[in-house]
Amino acid sequence: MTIQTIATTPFAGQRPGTSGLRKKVTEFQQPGYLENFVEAIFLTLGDCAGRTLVLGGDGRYFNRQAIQTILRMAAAHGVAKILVGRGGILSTPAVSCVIRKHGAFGGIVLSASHNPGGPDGDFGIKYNIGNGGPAPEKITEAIFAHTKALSSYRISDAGPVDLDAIGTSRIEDMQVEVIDPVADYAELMGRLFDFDAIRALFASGFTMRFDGMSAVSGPYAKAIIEGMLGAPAGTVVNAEPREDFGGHHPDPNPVNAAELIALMDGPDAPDFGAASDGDGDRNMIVGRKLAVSPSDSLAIIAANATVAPGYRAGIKGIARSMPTSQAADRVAAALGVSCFETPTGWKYFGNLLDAGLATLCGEESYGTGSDHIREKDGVWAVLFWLNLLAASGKSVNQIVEEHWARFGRNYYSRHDYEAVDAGAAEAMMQALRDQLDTLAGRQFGDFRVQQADDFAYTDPVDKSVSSRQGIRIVMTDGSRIVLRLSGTGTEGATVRLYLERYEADASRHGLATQEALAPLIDIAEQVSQLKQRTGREQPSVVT
Ligand code: G16
Repeated sequence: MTIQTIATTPFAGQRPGTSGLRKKVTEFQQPGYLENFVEAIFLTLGDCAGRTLVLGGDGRYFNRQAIQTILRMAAAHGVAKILVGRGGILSTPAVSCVIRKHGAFGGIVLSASHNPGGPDGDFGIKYNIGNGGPAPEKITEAIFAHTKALSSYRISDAGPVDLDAIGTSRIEDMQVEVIDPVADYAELMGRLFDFDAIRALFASGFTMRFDGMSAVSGPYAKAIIEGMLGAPAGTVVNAEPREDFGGHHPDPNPVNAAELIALMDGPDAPDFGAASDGDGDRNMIVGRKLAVSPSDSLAIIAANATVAPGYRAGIKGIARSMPTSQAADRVAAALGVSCFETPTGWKYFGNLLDAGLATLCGEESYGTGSDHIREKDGVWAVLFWLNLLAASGKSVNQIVEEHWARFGRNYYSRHDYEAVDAGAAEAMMQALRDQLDTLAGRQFGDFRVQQADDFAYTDPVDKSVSSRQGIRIVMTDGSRIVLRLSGTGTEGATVRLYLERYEADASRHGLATQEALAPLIDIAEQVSQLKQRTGREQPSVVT
């Protein structure tokens, strides 16, 4: 075994986006492409002597190869020990859990989350820091700066490590420990939730379907929900992670988890439905004929946090991304705790959680989590709901309707226009920015604009400023239109239009969401000319 120095030249476009570097598999397969990015990570980390790292991914195509390459590069950079999930598998929340539990210096997560997998699909890589969370912008920008100036990378010429057997081996002076991907995570869940109550719920005949979408959460859900909580075999479906996710688009929303929605809408619906995404950090909660909006799920979890043993003492605060609905703000106000509004990206929650300012975080993009780790966590959210259903004896629908009756309903939807021309999307955003000063005070039908801006965030802990985080048009009644470009797409640009309307009157809580939002959809089109500028008549996805 020797350490080689291989000459390389920089690749353009290796700037990490909302959640790491995500590109087509074919781009990652170019010789040196992955190596360059990994070299940039190690150059950013500096001296790795004595340090432990965690490594794992969602099992998608190219995962195993990438892991072997990263192991050999970690060894070449003097890493002392690396913990890698068996089969190269670790869900994103499990990486966060393992980093924290084992006091690792950081970790590398291989995933493009909910983006499709397979040879023609997407791949991704991101670095997480010692708190278990995604690296903050100052680190991702340092990585990017290194990618632009590389002339070589270092790698051991060692042979491949057996990823399928639990145990320890060595590359150069580095110890490689292949670990059970589920054990640490399952143990943590057992401390947060009332497993006895959930076991009793299943024993009483309660029925559920968890759709793993042939992605990474399957093994976690199977071990915990069927194994530890006693749900009948077959409760977790599509439980085997596959390299191409079995052709599924592993994004847990009503469009991509259509099979689950059809079941929950039909005569044989179980009591509870749930799904998770490619890397296990997202979740969708479904009742009979009711897909709970992620923003509502966050608010409901916050309002009921104390039912779970891990949160008995109450919550310190709530944080949500700016485009997420303001349903959680109302709960925070009722509980007398702070509610923080951050830019899109889980990395913005890290400082708030570390500083003890927030206990619960959530995003409209089907992400919910807490201070138990520093990533959003799909299985955690599902277990919270199971705990709530067990403790309350109520159905999902009852819980949601009672929540709206108490706090009012924030009708909410996101319209995505995917893979549109990047130049046209940028031009639309610029045209919106140019109008911002003229919007306040304008009347559109029943709505009057109170405030219009391009969201900027000052982190309350480290005072770092993130600007140009999305156009907000806020109406006097609290309704909102938000437009921003996605930072996770891999083709052209994805325009996201977020719509929110508040309704206090319980007799008006039964409207269809798109119907309730129709006037705001019209205003958004009037102001942005989205359809004309993108050449699209309809959004590609509505959640
Ligand atoms: C990532 C981020 C989330 C973000 C989502 C969508 O999720 O971790 O914070 O809300 O992308 O981001 P965008 O709107 O920029 O596409 P995931 O599950 O893809 O890692």
